[in-house]
Amino acid sequence: MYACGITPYDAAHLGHAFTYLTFDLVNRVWRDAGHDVDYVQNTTDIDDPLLERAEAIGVDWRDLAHREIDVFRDDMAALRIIPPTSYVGVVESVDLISDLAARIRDTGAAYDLDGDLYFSADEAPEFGAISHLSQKEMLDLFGQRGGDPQREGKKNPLDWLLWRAERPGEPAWDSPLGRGRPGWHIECSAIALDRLGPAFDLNGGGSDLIFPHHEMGAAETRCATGGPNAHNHLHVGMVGLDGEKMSKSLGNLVFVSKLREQGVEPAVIRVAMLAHHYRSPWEWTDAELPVACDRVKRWRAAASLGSGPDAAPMLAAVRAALAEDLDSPGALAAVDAWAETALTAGGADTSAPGLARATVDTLLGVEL
Ligand code: 5CA
Ligand code: ZN
Repeated sequence: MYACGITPYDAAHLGHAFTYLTFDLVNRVWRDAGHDVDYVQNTTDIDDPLLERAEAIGVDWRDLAHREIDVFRDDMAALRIIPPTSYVGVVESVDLISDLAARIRDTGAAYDLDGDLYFSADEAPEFGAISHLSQKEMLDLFGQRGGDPQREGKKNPLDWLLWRAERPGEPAWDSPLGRGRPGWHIECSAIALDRLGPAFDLNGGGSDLIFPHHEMGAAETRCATGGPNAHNHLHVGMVGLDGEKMSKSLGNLVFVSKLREQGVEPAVIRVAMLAHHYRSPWEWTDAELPVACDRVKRWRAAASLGSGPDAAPMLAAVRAALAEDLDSPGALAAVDAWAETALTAGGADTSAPGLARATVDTLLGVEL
């Protein structure tokens, strides 16, 4: 599977963490089912927002990226998110990205505009099959999410940049397309194709990436290979704060690293997020942490008893809940029920606390 990774210009917030927690659940469920999971995640270590932030705070863009990548990976490890098989940066992948862009150009689906290379949306036969949006919705979102519908000279306002020719003062690399740097969508198409091949199992990220990122990325791979990039897409609901999507550009953020500095145990943050189904957008509030903290305490109290009620039905219920479209709230409810019985009625099974601990640790990533 492939998950769209961070643009490392600011620390990981709870929205990012929720997205990677969701992919972590998929990873755990697949591993539990006996699969070897090959999981690739990119890092957008060169892009406009990173350059703009680096310029604004007066640091080199590479130093900013390295610093934020370190904070992100440390947060992910603390949250017990199993790392991808490979993290792949854009800077280290410029050659394979420009090769894919050249391959697309050679099919005739892309055209030159003042030295920049654009994918022609009219050349993408299945365009719209992922997002199912109207033309108007596509245009609005394209403008809001890094696209340039207003640029003069394009054949279709939805045409998107594959390769951006060098601009004065901007980083650039040599390529078969001339000196420049990659557009956004092509980085994920190229990295996924290189590491996972065509038609891998699952592609995704947050739901803000459905359009344009995943629609345009799928069109690129289809153009180059004749088939889909992935058989399935998974999109995670947006985590919000104060009525808005939590986003680096809006600045309404709760950082995982800040919560950790304040002494919040990462397991508690994880359980707070697991209480929300991945598909639904939700709002972070101050009530999340105390509820999660109580829950973890009850589970730990139950698991520390010398014996308890048989935990096998709880394991089965957790597996069943996760198999049902990753119903993490249902999985938590199954652990709650076992812990409740253990704490109120007790039980004679001396192996039950061990099995309960293993279940919660392995499938939900929470150490009791
Ligand atoms: N580098 C690109 C993807 S190629 C990017 O979107 N980076 S990001 O740093 O903006 O976001 C990283 C991941 O977190 C993406 O999968 C994005 O969809 C997801 N994400 C961003 N904000 C939220 C949010 N508020 N709630 C849930 N997921 C989010
Ligand atoms: Zn991506």
